Amino acid sequence: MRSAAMAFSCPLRRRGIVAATGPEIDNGYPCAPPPRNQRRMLKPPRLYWNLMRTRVRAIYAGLTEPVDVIALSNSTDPHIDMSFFYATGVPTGLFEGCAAFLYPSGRAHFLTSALEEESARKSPVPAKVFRNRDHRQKLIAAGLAAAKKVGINAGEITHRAFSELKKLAPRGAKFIDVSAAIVQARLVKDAQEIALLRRSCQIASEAFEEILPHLRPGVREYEVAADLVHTMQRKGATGASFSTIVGSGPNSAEPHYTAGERRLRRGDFVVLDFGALYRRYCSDITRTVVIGRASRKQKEIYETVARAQAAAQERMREGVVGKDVDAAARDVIDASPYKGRFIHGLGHSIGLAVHDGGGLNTVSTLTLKRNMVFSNEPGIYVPRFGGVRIEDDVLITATKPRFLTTATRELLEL
Ligand SMILES: [Mn+2]
Repeated sequence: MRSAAMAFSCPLRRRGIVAATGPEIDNGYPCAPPPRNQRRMLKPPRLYWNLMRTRVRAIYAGLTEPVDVIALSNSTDPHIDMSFFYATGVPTGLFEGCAAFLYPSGRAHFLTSALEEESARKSPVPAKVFRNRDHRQKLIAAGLAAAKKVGINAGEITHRAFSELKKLAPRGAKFIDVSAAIVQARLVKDAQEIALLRRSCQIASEAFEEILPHLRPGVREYEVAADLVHTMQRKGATGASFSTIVGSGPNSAEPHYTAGERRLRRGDFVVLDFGALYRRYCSDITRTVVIGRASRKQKEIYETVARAQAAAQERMREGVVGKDVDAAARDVIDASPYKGRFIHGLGHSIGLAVHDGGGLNTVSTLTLKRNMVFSNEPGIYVPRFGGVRIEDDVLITATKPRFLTTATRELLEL
């Protein structure tokens, strides 16, 4: 819980710009650990088991060709399939070399090493602990037993892990890429996912507001980045959801800059693009501020991006196609003196991964559905001068789209 003194110390809050945040919520996985005697098959409560079953069924519902089992196999970090966590709900742990098996009934189980046995207990899905390499391979073979068709997540599995599955599957088994169905299922978030995303977005939004007093001439970009990540972790984030971008002055004109040694100077645009990782769920927010007073040109650029974002926001509704959302923002920018300076897509789906599958861009044929979450992030980049990006994470609902990121979108002159 943030203390009253801390809340009051935020200049935006004092000026009444920022809405007070609600009480701390715990959206964790409140299932009690199973009794000690259930060490081989760990079975947590039914409610979350049902939630996981719904996710597995959602994947199967999107298949174009039926399969007998879907095998998700992790390699070594960072080659971990986030869908493993989508299907198991296990909130902590790395799970290198672990595998999950999902069946058409919605039933699932997964394999874990002894390293993550305690984390595995927190999953509503039953886990089997492998003791060594041979035992692990035996359990993988058992998971694939009798399967004639095995689904794999081709976009995430390594070639080595795939070769291993082929070796351990029944003779003659056919392998089918089910990645499209997995992406499709993951695009639509359930209540648990939305709660975690909301918290992740709240942490990032609050962190931005809290570090504002530290944005002063002379401070280096990487110091600002460290400050943001530190602040997010103090609020409960596991870490940053991606490498923090702090681009000042001319560096703000490069959309995928990271953070360098440059010191902030009076008159700079500073683009801060960052996000929190909260119980595996990502947020992604960008704010652009001016150090000192904004020039007329800076105000014009900022105001154009803000209008573009608002126009896209208005179109983020159920049934609208991705490219039409992108066009709403692009049309605003292309009708301004900054035509052609919006050099990337408008946004992307966000969830267990920062780029979670779907995109909103000039060629996107994705139809927006209720409970999808996308970033809305138009920008204008003027080489050698600087750039502005405003990015928020947005929940598609049955009615109006909702901002999950809440930090002020006004142009701040610091
Ligand atoms: Mn983004």
